[in-house]
Amino acid sequence: MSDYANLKIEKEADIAVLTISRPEALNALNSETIEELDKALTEIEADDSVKVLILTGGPDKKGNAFKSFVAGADIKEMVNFTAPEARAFGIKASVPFFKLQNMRQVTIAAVNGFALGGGCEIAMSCDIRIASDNAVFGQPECGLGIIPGFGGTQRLARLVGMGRAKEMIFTCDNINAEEAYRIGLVNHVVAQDELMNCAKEMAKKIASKGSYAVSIAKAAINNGYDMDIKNAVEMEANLFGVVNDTADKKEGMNAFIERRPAELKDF
Ligand code: DAK
Repeated sequence: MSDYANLKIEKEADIAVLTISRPEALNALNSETIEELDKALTEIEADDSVKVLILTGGPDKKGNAFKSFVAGADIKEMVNFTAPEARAFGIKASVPFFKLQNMRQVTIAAVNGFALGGGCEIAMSCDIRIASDNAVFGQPECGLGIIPGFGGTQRLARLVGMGRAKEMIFTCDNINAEEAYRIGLVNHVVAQDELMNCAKEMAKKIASKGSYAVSIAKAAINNGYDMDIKNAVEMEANLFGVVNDTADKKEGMNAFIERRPAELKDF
C-alpha cells in the first residue's frame, strides 16, 4: 500500500484497518485527506487479500484515542470556498463516499468519539457502524449556514427515518452513542477499550463466510434499496443465479450434508 500523509493502513490477515489521522484537527476531512481516501479505497478494493475494511479515527494531538472519529469537513479550509470550489469539493468527496458504500468488501465504521457533519456522513457510508460509548453523532451544518453535503440529508433519513433525520439536521443537536443505537444509527455500542476488538471480531466472522457471496449480498441490498419491491426481488433472483454456480455453493452445501466444516474459496 502507498504512504499517505493523513491516513494509516494496517492489515491483519484478511482485514484492513484504515485510520484517518489529522491529530491537529480532530481528523477533519480536508481536500488532501479526501483525495487520499479515494486513492486508498481504490488500492484496498483491488487487494484480493482484503475481505473486510474497518474505518476509524486516529488520536488527537494529546494522544487521546477516543476523542474523535472525524469532526466533519475541515471548516478552516471551507470558510473561503467560492461556489465553484464548494461544488468541486462536494463532487470530489462523493467518489470515496460511494466507494465505501459500494466496494466489494464489507466496510465497518469503528466510531471512536466525535462523528460530526462529514464524520457522521462517512460513518453512514459504511455498511455497519460500531460506536464506543463516548461517541457523539450530529449534523451541525445548518448552524454553519450550510447543509449536509456528503450525502447526509439522504443517508440519515434512510437509516433513522425522515422525522428523526429532520430533527437532527434542523436542530443541529448532537446525540450520544446510546441514542444513536436506539434510533438505529449504529449497530452496537461498546466500551472504549472494546471498540477495535468488537469491530475485528465482527470483521473476522464476516471474512469467514464466502466473501464472493457476501459481496453479492451487499450489492443486492444496496441496489435493491431504492427499487420497487418487484424489480428488487427479480434482481435478487438474478444474483442468486450467479452465486448458484460458484465453487463455494457446492462446497458450502456439500459440507452441510457431509456434516463437516465448509472450506470456502471465495469464488
Ligand atoms: N474543521 C477544522 N478544524 C477542526 C474541526 C473541523 N471540522 N473540528 C475541530 N477542529 C480543530 C479545532 O479548530 C482545534 O484546532 P486548534 O484551535 O487547536 O488549532 C482542534 O481541532 C481541537 O478542537 P477543539 O479545541 O474545538 O476541541 P473541543 O474538545 O473543544 O471541541 C468539537 C471538540 C468536535 C466539539 C469541536 O472541535 C467542534 O465543534 N468542531 C467542529 C464540528 C463541526 O461543526 N463539524 C461539522 C463541520 S461541517 C460540502 C459537503 C460536506 C460538507 C461541507 C461541504 N460540499 C458539498 C461543498 C461538510 C460539512 C461539515 O462537516
